Amino acid sequence: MLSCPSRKLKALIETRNTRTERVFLVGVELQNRDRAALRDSLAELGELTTTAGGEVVGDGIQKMESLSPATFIGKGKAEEFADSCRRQDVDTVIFDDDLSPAQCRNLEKIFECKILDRTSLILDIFARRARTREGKMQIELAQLQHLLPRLTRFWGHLSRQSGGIGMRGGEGESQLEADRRKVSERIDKIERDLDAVRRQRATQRAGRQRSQWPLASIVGYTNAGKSTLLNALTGSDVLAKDILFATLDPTTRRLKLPTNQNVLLTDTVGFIKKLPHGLVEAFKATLEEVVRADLLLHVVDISHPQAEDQIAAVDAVLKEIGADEKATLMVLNKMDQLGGSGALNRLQEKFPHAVAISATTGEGIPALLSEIGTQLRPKREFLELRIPHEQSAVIARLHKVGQVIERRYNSKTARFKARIPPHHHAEFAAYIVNAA
Ligand SMILES: Nc1nc2c(ncn2[C@@H]2O[C@H](COP(=O)(O)OP(=O)(O)OP(=O)(O)O)[C@@H](O)[C@H]2O)c(=O)[nH]1
Ligand SMILES: [Mg+2]
Repeated sequence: MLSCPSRKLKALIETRNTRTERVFLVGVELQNRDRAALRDSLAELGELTTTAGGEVVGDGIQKMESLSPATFIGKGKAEEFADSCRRQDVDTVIFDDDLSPAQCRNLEKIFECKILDRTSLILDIFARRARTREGKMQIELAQLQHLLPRLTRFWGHLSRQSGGIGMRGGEGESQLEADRRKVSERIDKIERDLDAVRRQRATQRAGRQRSQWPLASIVGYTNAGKSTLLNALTGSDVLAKDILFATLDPTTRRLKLPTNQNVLLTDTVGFIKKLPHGLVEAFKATLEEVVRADLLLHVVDISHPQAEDQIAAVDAVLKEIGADEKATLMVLNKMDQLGGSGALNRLQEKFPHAVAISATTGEGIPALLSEIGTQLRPKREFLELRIPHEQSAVIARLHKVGQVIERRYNSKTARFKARIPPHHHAEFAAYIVNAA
């Protein structure tokens, strides 16, 4: 019975086995895709596999005009790869692109081993990394949603994995329907629980006076050095490691700029190419910090050959969560590792305000701090407001959320000069005379 689907799902790649899973990677070269990009994508898939605890023993590429609806790659090619997998004692074959449930099933028959796609692999890694209750629920939801349409194939290999043929009395249609219902009941339950957690958080947030300090969020491709930067700037010790998706849950620390201005800085989950849509959806709550931020620090690993592609991938996710219009400061990291490549010049030309740094050596950090200060300051400049005396509630509110530095009264109105945090500007829009 599928009493605890998540436990089984989280073990898509078995590290508890007596040996590390041996993995074969498959990519396709379509007409509009060049070979170098495909190689890079496969290299990244290999890193993801290692992160999930597997060992890549080989890979194969097929050049194709169009994909096969039945087997994704051509049937003949699949048989050829399957042969080589058998010779190399491969446990799992991972495709660089998403497979349909039917393709998975058919490929499993040909390869006679576990077939995964990029999305399942990323979900598996996220499942291992999630720490908070909300994070775990979000991942399980995304996993189950990905699983539901593929249940037949999962069911097939899950039963094999647990050596369970005969334990559940076959894999007939009725069994399958029962499992499908269980998964969908579980999805409903997690959705309800998540909803409750989020409502609770919203209530807490409303009750808490929002901090007067501006928010800055660190975003960027996975492994770009986001956590290392947070640690360097705030002296904290968030896990920073040379693995993909080291960070899942957001961490917020206070950063005091040399000008004595305080900023709240949040480090969050890294992005990656082809990030499963369901995962972005599931993580929208976690990524709220990004959406609410006054400033984004987009950290780029400029020593990476694919730096520019990675920037584009991050921008695409920002767009998906509705944060693409935010004020963004480009932070070109790992300059200590740069071997005289032209990437730095090119990016600095493209982003004139970009700051080049090394989060590990500290080079460029003073310039970064000063740029953060500059970027946040305009939003905190003084405003002039004119408020009729009888609007005493508005006047009281102004004193509560803003910093009033000058007041003048005449017969009809009161005039104020005040500093108001940007997220409160809208409230006072009707009374603002000008930005001083
Ligand atoms: N040489 C060099 N390495 C760096 C620099 N900044 C970070 N790193 C290394 O890059 C690796 C990844 O750093 P993290 O800070 O974990 O990266 P991240 O962006 O938080 O990654 P995820 O949380 O996995 O998305 C670590 O091994 C860091 O030591 C840098 O300026 N120079
Ligand atoms: Mg991190």
